[in-house]
Amino acid sequence: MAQLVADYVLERLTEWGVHRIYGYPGDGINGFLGAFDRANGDPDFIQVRHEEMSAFMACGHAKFTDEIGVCIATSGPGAIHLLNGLYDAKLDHQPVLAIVGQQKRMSLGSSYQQEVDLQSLFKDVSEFVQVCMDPAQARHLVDRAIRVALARRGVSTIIFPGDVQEEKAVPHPPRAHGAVFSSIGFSQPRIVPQEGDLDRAAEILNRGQKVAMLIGQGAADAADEVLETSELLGAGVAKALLGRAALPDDLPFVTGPIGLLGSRASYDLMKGCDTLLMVGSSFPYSEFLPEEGKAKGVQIDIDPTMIGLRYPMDAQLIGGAKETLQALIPRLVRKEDRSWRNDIEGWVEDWWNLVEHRALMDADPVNPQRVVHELSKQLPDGCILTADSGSSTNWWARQLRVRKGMLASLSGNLATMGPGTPYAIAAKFAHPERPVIAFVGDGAFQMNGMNELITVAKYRDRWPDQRLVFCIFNNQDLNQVTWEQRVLAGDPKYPGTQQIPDFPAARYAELVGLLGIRIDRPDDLAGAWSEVLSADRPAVLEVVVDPEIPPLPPHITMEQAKKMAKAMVKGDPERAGVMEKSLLGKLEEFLPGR
Ligand SMILES: Cc1ncc(C[n+]2csc(CCOP(=O)(O)OP(=O)(O)O)c2C)c(N)n1
Ligand SMILES: [Mg+2]
Repeated sequence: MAQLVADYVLERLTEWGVHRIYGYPGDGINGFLGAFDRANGDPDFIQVRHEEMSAFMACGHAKFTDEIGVCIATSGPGAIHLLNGLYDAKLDHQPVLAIVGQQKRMSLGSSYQQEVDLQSLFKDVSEFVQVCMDPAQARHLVDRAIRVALARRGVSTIIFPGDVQEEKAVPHPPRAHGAVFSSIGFSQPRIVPQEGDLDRAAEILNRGQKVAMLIGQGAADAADEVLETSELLGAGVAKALLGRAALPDDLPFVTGPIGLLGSRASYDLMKGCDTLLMVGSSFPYSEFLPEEGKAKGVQIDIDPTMIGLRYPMDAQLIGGAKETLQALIPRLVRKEDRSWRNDIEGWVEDWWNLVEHRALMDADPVNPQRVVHELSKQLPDGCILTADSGSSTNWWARQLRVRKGMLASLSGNLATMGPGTPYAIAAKFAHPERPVIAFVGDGAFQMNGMNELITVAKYRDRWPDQRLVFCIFNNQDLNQVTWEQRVLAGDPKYPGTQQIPDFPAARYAELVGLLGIRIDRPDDLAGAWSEVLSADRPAVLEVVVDPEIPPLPPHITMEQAKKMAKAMVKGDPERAGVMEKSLLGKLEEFLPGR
């Protein structure tokens, strides 16, 4: 039986199914640290290098399991460090619980050391935030926080003043006015739209002759239904990045990623369709959807607040992707004219040829697309793939052929730097028997990823399968932004902001006891991938890649090309290479004097 409030909270969390908590100590959570000791590994405290990483790991845990992710940090600075990772969870709709310490009740309001108004600070990021001021509150705060996070797919925060943590536990509040008696348990409801809405949606879809589907993470458990729907409708299926594992890439009508990081096939699919069926996605870039008025719209989303937000929808189906498609399918009439579907399959085939062609183009020293292309050929069954935010996210999106049974995620909506490494670590903890591969830019690695390799070294003995690979793209550049400067702002690369140090990531990996391999010749890539994927320890594969390969959007607008040309004219230090490799001569049309 739990002695103190902190013991009780941990015990209650295990009753909710929480067995692992990512965190970092501080005297603001002293009570919890003692309780972790007494809890004897259940829940398990996983010690990270930085609180932000613990929040990313909690988010990663939620993304790669059906469970809530939990992180813990001390008062003041520790709590503040959590925030970016919590926003990542909020924006990608992941259930995460943050437990944070606070100064003793008697010092609150005295501008005490490390006293921060945590309730205000966590208000915006949290669906639920409360301070536990009384031991009898602990039970319902834990129950409520978890239930709200699961129900609203977001962040809950409980703030525990240090002295409350060490008070005597009150598992059963007194039978008195004001007391509440909460309980454990959550089951996801089955949400299906009204019959009339389904009929209207089916009518629109049946009338359409060229149907495009766009799926997101909401479709992750509905692969069979998405397949059947697309088959009936003769539709092509594009995938928002968070939904990239929802359907395998080896299906001939899956056009792959969409948007700035997308494929030409998805672009053509959206441009040519007369009907759009969106399932479980809040993909933000509307310019990659059909032009307003050109296509009828049907959307399925479980969150009524996220519907009809990106494209005008003629039928709005509020419901779970699986159940709603199941209800829709009997209403759909198979399209006998398959010419649209044949067009799509042609685009998809062209796209994969282009992807291969781009990967095999010469570069100095290594074409980053080739790095991913070679991995794609060797992807182990059941692997989990993570990406950070940077130019390599483009290659992760485009070059990988994700197969059935794999999982993949990245920071889809916050698009923050930093989560690639901690997501992978959380994936390994959650699925120690599965291979995990992370893509991380050298900027993100230097920002925070490298510190968590120390965490990997600390815990790796626990994993029966040691396949955990961090692929670091060493381009000595904050390359994604360098290209955004060129294409969106028309400014040349400014080395003062963009150039970053040549950090020896592979040597660093060796230093912390992992395997480190550095590659600077494209022909060594295939061998290097097979080596790191069969190594007896987690590995860093550092590849020296060419920053002059453009992460080109699938379609370049005239305006973007002009901006890019302007950046070159203004004296971009990499002008010669960029011109040669990037637009394959396309840009020259826009340069003055030609
Ligand atoms: C926390 C955070 N800071 C800054 C950015 C802006 N940003 C997006 S991508 C990027 C460059 C990342 O560089 P690197 O990790 O080296 O990857 P590369 O683009 O060079 O492949 C930056 C600075 C961001 N998304 N998140
Ligand atoms: Mg870089």
